[in-house]
Amino acid sequence: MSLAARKLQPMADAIRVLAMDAVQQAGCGHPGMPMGMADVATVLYSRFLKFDPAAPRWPDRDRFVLSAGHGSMLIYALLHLSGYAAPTMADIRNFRQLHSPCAGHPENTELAGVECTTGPLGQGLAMAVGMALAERHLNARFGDDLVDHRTWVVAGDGCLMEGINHEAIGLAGHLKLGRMIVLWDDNRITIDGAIGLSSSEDIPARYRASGWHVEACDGHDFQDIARAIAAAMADDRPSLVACRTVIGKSAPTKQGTHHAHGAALGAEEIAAARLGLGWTAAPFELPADILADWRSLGVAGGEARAAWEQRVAVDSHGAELLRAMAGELPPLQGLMQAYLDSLVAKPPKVATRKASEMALEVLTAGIPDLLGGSADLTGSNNTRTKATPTLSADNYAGRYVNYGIREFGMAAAMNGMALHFGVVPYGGTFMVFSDYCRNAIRMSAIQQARVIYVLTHDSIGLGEDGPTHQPVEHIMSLRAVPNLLVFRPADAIETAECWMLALDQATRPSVLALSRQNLAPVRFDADMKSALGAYCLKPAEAPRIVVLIATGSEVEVAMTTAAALEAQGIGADVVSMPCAELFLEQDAAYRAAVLPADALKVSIEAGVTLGWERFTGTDGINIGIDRFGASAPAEQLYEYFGISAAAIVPKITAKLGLLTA
Ligand SMILES: Cc1ncc(C[n+]2csc(CCOP(=O)(O)OP(=O)(O)O)c2C)c(N)n1
Ligand SMILES: [Mg+2]
Repeated sequence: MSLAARKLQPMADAIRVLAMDAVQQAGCGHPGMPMGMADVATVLYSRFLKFDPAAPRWPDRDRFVLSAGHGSMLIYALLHLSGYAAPTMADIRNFRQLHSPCAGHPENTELAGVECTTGPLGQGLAMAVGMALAERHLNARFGDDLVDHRTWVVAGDGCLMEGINHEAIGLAGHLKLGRMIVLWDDNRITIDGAIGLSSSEDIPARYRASGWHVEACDGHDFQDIARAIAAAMADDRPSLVACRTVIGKSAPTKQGTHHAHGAALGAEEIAAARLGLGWTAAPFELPADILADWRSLGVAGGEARAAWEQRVAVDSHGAELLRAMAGELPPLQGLMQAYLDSLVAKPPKVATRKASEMALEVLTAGIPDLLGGSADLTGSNNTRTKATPTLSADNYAGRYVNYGIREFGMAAAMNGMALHFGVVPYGGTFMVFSDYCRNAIRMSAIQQARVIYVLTHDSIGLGEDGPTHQPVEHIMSLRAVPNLLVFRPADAIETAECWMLALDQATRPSVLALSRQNLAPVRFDADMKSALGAYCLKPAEAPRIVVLIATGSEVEVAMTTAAALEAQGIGADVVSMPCAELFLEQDAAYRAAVLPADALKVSIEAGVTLGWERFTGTDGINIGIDRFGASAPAEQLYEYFGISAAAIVPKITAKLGLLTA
């Protein structure tokens, strides 16, 4: 130990007392987990973790993920004690209050020392898989001198019980991510009570079967914890360290029971705990000698960082690593211009999933940071390019991850990769299976992570696979997620533009909703009109009475509908809306010009109509599908569900008759 073992106990107790007091002050929170894992965390920070409180986001730091996010006071205490600028003691006093960075669950956007937002159990560990993968990939690209760190996870029974755990450890074991170490708070308690109420699983056996190395230790014996962690580090497989702990340790009557999990312990219990620990300091005051011991830990990390900075300065790839880690991409316009010009010269009739692949060929060739993948639908998602060879345990330099049939695991891993920085992940699956990874998509948005979801087969247009595979509610429901851009391009040019816009978003994720079926070109310029979110694609010829608003594959339908209306002397604009969110960010004058108040506004999208009133008003018409799809060839389905000029024109003329009557 770098610090005498006798010093570790009071250091760990400082975590316990801070956790008890902060939860008591807030009147709510979770004291049990921080109190139970205080000893393990103290060993990790004092002996093994590479960190520098003076530079929380130093690129070659170890990543520490508190997957059991309810135990947030553990990380707040660790950051404060070890000398990070934030949280301050005032922040900790304000635990769980408005504007305190010490939110109920740790949030990466609140504290530089928090690598990722956790709380939805299981996802922290799954994100850590992505971090560990990004580390190995960048190590292969830049070498040991520049990239050489570990990924540590503190996880509870819940994190291991969630279904996503199976996907995450399967992937980590397969890819032999040996620099990932999970410290399992093996306290045999969850909210409802003893673990035996709900589980009789042999977790170490499950991990071993997934290619992991497993250690066990007494989570309250400093020497034993250090031994187990050292053994984990020495093994070249990812490691699970089962730390047998007592939840709420040191709370005299509540420790070891679920009563310590998620409520303030109460003044009496806390007083008795203080007595037992021999802790005389007042709440939120730390004995100077204990604080000094904690603060001494960052010194080694500071030295490691300084040495790393010197290596970066002299390494011929140092500047490139710093660029990638800063999330700065090469200029996209220059990269894409020749390709865009070729599309304008000869607009292809292709599915937008194919157009996405065509754009990706150029983007992946020019942007080494792009790291692709698919949840076993590579040939359908068209996510793989010539520049992206397979990433495997034998070739971490590869740029394409075969995630397997693990949509949730893939999405969470991509969050971890994006938050690691140095790579920009994109991954594909069918749009309908966005539900399988939906909470991770939400977590991309909460965490402001640049993750790009390539969701193909985006409507009934996929045809014969039928209602289980035909998304209906998905696109609109994804539009409901804050800070997520949902792109649904109409042709190859819009697809290229949407890819560029998605990559341009440093602090938000994007969904690309892409068609299975071929789409006729509708755009014949490359003026980046998609950046407006929606724009007039075809102005009315006769005096404008109608504005047709469509997305993706239905823009073509809107064009034929407009032609049929014009043939009857009814002037109709066609508005393509590849990204509703970007349109809503335009100024009011522009929005009013595109969707004028005096026109009959008609939305056309092969999905639920819910939400389209926002653009059409209550007097508009919403063409869509408010039921599940059906199994048949795509063209027949479009006719059957009335998404065709023949079905739409009579609705419009009837409505116009009503309005003028
Ligand atoms: C996905 C998800 N489901 C449910 C919860 C609510 N929840 C928070 S902690 C917890 C119990 C977790 O048990 P364990 O991981 O053993 O934590 P401990 O009680 O040991 O601290 C539950 C169900 C959650 N945060 N995330
Ligand atoms: Mg537990």
